[in-house]
Amino acid sequence: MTTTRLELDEGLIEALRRSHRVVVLTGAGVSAESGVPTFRDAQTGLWARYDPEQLATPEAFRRDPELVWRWYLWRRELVEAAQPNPGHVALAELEARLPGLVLVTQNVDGLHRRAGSRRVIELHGDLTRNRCVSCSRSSDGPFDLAPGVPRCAVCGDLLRPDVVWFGEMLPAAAMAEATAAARASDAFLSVGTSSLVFPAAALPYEALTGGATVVEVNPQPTPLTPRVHHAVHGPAGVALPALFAAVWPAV
Ligand code: BJW
Ligand code: ZN
Repeated sequence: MTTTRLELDEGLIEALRRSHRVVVLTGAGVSAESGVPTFRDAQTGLWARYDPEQLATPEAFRRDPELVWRWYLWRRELVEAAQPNPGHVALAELEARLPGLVLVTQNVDGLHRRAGSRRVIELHGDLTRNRCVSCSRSSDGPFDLAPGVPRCAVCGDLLRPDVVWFGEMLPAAAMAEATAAARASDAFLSVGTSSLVFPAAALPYEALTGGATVVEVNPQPTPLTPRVHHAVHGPAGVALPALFAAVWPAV
């Protein structure tokens, strides 16, 4: 494994230059430089006394839907006020230069699409959408909790955020597409994720099994780090523009 502190290693650049089927998996760290707290840092301010792993569950929603909604509405406000950062922009610009790029995200903040990425596989849903707990009809848009937890216009049951909570299945088609792309990839980049949450955390191992060059971009080590071919220790908003400019310069 090579470790790079933003002087990009020639072996890494060469391996990526030879790659056409490139998969990038992103996590909350890619939005950190936009001011969106990472999932495991999201207990800031008013929410410091709650554990996100206790709020992002169907059990928490059944127990106290209003509490869970308050947490999500607070996060919606943060995300709506945030802007895509140079990491999101570098990925969006790469889409035009690298037709074989597959962008897979665990993020629910929509910042890849707002940066201009058109093909994004979203594994954990979208924080800005609502979905009925019974009939699954989805709806957009803000609401006020003052009259109580919002209800479905069709069947009258509770609306919930349209995200994937612990213990729930990921959208099957999205997961199948991401798994097939990881298996078939020449290069797989794991960016800004703690690599703790499955099944998304299994994707780089699929890529390793398929013979891909696996690269991690993260300021901190993760359980994946010992298995990758190249670890770039730095923030995504600096590392991705530098890496892509070195490997796939704009013509
Ligand atoms: C930077 C940076 C900068 C900072 N630049 N980087 C197999 C083994 C063990 C457990 C399981 C297993 N299979 C299933 C499970 C159970 C569970 C699981 O994985 N639990 C683990 C905690 C062990 N998985 C599930 O329940 C999944 N469902 C499932 O598998 O269904 C089948 C099944 C059910 C029941 C039993 C068995 C099977 C569902 C997982 C859904 C996850 N949903 C969430 C919430 C989404 C909605 C919301 O946001 O509220 O998704 S959890 C949360 O974690 C969120 C994230 O997408 C996800 C990943 O987090 P991420 O993105 O990695 O963020 P962080 O905060 O963890 O890390 C940030 C990283 O950025 C850090 O490394 C920083 O260093 C770095 N960083 N600044 C680059 N500038
Ligand atoms: Zn309904």
